[in-house]
Amino acid sequence: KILVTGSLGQIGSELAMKLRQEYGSMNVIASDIRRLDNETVESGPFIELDVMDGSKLVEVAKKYGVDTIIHLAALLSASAETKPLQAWNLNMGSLINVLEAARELRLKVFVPSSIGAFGSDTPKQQTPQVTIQRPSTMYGINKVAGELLCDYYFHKYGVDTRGVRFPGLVSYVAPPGGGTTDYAVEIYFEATRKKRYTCFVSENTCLDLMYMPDALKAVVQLMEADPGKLRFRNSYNITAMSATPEDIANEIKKHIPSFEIDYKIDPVRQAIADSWPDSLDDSAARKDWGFKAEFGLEEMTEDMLEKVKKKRS
Ligand code: VAH
Repeated sequence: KILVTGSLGQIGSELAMKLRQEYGSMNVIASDIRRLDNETVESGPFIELDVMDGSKLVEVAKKYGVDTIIHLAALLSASAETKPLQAWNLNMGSLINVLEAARELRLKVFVPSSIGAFGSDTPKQQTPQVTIQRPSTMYGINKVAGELLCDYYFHKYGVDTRGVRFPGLVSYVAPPGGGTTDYAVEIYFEATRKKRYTCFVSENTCLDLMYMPDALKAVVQLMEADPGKLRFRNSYNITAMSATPEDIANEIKKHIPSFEIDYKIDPVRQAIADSWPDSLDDSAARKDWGFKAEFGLEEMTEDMLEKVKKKRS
């Protein structure tokens, strides 16, 4: 039985559904701080769960016979910069609760990290799996501390912790909330709706991006991997493409020739994006558990525009 926290968020909305397809609806308990009337809630067990309540988390895990927690509840990078103390409390408080529950009940845990776990003095091109990590954002600090906690619980208590450093994720089901990479999602919706988009980071801001289907597949693949093959318990670099807003706009123009992009820089999110790598080296994930992205910028753009159009009709 799998418990998903933050299952109404950008990743959670789709991952809970994917896991239900893989393992059966009744074997995936979706949870979030509040209930929404959507497919995730209606297609299988859903509980309202505040991950800041550690004893409630243990009680739920026992009650449902949970053996795996996918921990997605978090404040993302831009939100975390506007309320850093709240971000620390939620991101770290919830993670320690999940790891403590996993220690006590011998659970397997997936904890996402991010390209946000790197800072300005990390090599930006082909960022290594093991390299300097001195992020300058509260979100990045949470991610590095989270990575180290997962490593600690594995080595000290034998908790089966696994994670990936997600690039900016692009999806059409649920929008990201308060992310720096939200432009890479908004641009497809605006292109379809208004044939124009005002981007909040500069045209040459190059970041790792990934289409949600590849991200979902990576989680399932990593969680099913032979634990003996996993050299890293903190988190694996994974990526699908390195792209700038200009790259995305040029790809969209192949489908919507009249599409126009202009720029109105948000200094907070520009500074965050500038501190992150341009392209990750994901050779460790490829070697240890066979990760391989299917969607590049061309394939993602074609699919996103088609799905967003369908969603709007
Ligand atoms: C964010 N979408 O923007 C998240 C993610 C790599 C970006 O961590 O904060």
